[in-house]
Amino acid sequence: MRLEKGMPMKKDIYSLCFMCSVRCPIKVSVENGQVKWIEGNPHVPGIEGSLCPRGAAGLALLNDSERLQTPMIQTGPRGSGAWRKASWDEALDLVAERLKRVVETHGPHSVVMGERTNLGTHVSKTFMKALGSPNHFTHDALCKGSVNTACRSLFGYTDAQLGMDYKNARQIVLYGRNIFESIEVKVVQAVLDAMSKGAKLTSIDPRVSVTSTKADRYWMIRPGTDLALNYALMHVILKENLYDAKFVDRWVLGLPELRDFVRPYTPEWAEKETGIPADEIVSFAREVSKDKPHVIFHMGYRGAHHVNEIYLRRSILMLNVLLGSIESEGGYFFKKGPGEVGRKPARKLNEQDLPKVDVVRFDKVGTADLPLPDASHGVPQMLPFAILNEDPYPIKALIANRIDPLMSMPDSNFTKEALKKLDLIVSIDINYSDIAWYSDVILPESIYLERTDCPQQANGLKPQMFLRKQAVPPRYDTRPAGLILKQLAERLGFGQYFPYESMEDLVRWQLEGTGFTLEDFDKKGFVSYTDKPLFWDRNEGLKLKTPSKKIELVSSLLEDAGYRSFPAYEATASREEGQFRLTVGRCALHTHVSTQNNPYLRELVPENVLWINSRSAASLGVRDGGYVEIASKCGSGTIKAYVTDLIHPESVFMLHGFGHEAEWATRCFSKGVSDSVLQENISDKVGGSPALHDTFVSVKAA
Ligand SMILES: Nc1nc2c(c(=O)[nH]1)N[C@H]1C(S)=C(S)[C@@H](COP(=O)(O)OP(=O)(O)OC[C@H]3O[C@@H](n4cnc5c(=O)[nH]c(N)nc54)[C@H](O)[C@@H]3O)O[C@H]1N2
Ligand SMILES: Nc1nc2c(c(=O)[nH]1)N[C@H]1C(S)=C(S)[C@@H](COP(=O)(O)OP(=O)(O)OC[C@H]3O[C@@H](n4cnc5c(=O)[nH]c(N)nc54)[C@H](O)[C@@H]3O)O[C@H]1N2
Ligand code: SF4
Ligand SMILES: [Mo]
Repeated sequence: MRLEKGMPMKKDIYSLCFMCSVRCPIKVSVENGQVKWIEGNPHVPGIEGSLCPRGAAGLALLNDSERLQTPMIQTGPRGSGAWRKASWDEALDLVAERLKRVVETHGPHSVVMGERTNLGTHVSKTFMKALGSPNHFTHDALCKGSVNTACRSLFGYTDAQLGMDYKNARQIVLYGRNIFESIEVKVVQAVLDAMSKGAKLTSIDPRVSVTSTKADRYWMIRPGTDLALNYALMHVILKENLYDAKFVDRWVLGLPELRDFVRPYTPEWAEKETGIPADEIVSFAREVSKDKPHVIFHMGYRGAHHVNEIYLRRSILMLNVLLGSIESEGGYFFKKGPGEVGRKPARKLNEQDLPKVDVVRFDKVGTADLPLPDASHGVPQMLPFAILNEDPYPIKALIANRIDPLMSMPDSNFTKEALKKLDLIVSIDINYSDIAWYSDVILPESIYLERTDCPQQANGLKPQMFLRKQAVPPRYDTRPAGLILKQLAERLGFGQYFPYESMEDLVRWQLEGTGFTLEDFDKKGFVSYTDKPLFWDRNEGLKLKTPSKKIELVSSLLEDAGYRSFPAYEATASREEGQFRLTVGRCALHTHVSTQNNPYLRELVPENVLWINSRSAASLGVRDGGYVEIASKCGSGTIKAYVTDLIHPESVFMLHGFGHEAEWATRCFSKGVSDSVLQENISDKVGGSPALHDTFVSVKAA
């Protein structure tokens, strides 16, 4: 898009934010080809103008002189910063030629592409399939793989196919889910709405988060013991018959087995494990049960903590099932798609007739090693093992598209060791991220305000479709990823699967058959398939996708793969004397590893600090604001201490996303410590998530 004569000087464009991947609807005010203002889309209920601080900092990203501006080719050793600018033709030709060489020598499966799931994921999947490689992975397992598997084990649906009706809930129970800092604008608004109507909020967290400070009930749980709490809650609910008998009788398989299983897990037993008083567990179970089925035990978002994570996530969902809060107002619901009203969703490129790829994945998802994680996302943290062990085969090239395996996967030193063995690393990014810095070629993407993306199929109680629409021309020599991949595909000889010349063309192609046109989005930024919320009939109409068509507490998915539905409680690994469990999370002012160099946001939160309990700090001689050395089995760093009573003595906490190594991101370079350097690469092999909170660290004054 160019600013041409006759174009209006002032206009509002409806689009989608991408300062994080929540994709809040926005209105962008443009004057003379410049973005003047960004706010939440006023037409969208639950948004109505609001934006989070990171969304507001989109302007600073647009104008950032340190973001990627042109394709770059590395001329020295990886990570040396010896970059040379290149034209698009030169960079794309080089990548294509080197990919061809890798494919000819090692086969197409030796190429891996990873990305944060995004609106163009179907384009990337098409690219990999056409290349002949099964090796596309997304961030999903890093974020919530075990939640995904837990949902499939109970309902046959993924977590992404379930929603929560916060607004009408009477009880909202959060296991570390830090709603008011780890933000989705609509969810924040809906929870505040519910609270203003009297809903009770419970926050269970070893650390007093902002969400904890706003809760009606806060429990400083001993880290890693939430499963014990849940078994005790189920014990009380079943012993006192507080559950929704009608719902459970109709829809649930395995209640007698669950009842037998939780019998020994008394509140008194749980008190010893969790530190939460037994009488409070009992009174809480009674209180929430009174509000059934308008109750949400939140299944967790970044649910990647422990090696037995799947059982925690299942236990949370099972509490909802017992209280009947499934397909209920103020509880969970199954998201409805256009098919529900006889309509069609937007087409995807990978629905074309593509060559079949019959090779085991690099992460071995779908084999006896990792039978249950979702193969449409894969398990990224297996990548370094696959590369170093050449198991199941040699991997030779990585395309990192909007994901940073160095900072977003545990054990960066190990990952780096593995990446050394690759013949080619290509990054499609907007920043000098650590992975871009460590690549051979960087292909810079235009930022969200500068590009149109594929439509977002927003399923829910009311299925809708949203569009991210280009607001201004690219400020630098950058392109949308959908075009970058098409142009690479053409050079590799499979351009026929990319039947478009521009992103707008692609959107038009996708919209064929939906009954909507590109222009339909101009008015409000979205289109709706229906006006009324669609609930299924809770008595007869749940369309469950498990083999039994019931909610499977005794899960065929798990049992058929050789896992137990209710394994006996085992305490998560415990710390040695003088060690702490490392816990991590987000703050309201940064997105994962992406925004630390943003001129506005870095000013507000320039580095991360280490939360440590006052008593532990005193015994170690650590003072507030002083520097400490933190070390685990795999890495170490120096970080400022934040000495406080607001964290459980067994754990320390730091923000994720700091400790960047890319020198050209000067504002965040070397600020704070990266949690990924410290965390061990261990996983919940059943669910698929890395166990990010099963690393123990030592801390001493620096
Ligand atoms: N150690 C550790 N690892 C974690 C987590 C943790 O807490 N600790 N959290 C996990 C969670 S919950 C998640 S969701 C993942 C997230 O993992 P990632 O997806 O890797 O993290 P992000 O910061 O969202 O973005 C990654 C990259 O996308 C780039 N980027 C941003 N916008 C664009 C764009 O428009 N186009 C392109 N091409 N690139 C863009 C950023 O510059 C950055 O390099 O990390 C997981 N991994
Ligand atoms: N501002 C902002 N908002 C975001 C994002 C972002 O990067 N920035 N990312 C988005 C994404 S992709 C995700 S996945 C979500 C993540 O949102 P959340 O799931 O809310 O995740 P975190 O911010 O990682 O918060 C983790 C919390 O768990 C607590 N915790 C640690 N150990 C335990 C334990 O053993 N038990 C319990 N009960 N709690 C524990 C920590 O103290 C911390 O407060 O946020 C989304 N929203
Ligand atoms: S939560 Fe904030 S950063 Fe994320 S999409 Fe919404 S407004 Fe943008
Ligand atoms: Mo996430």
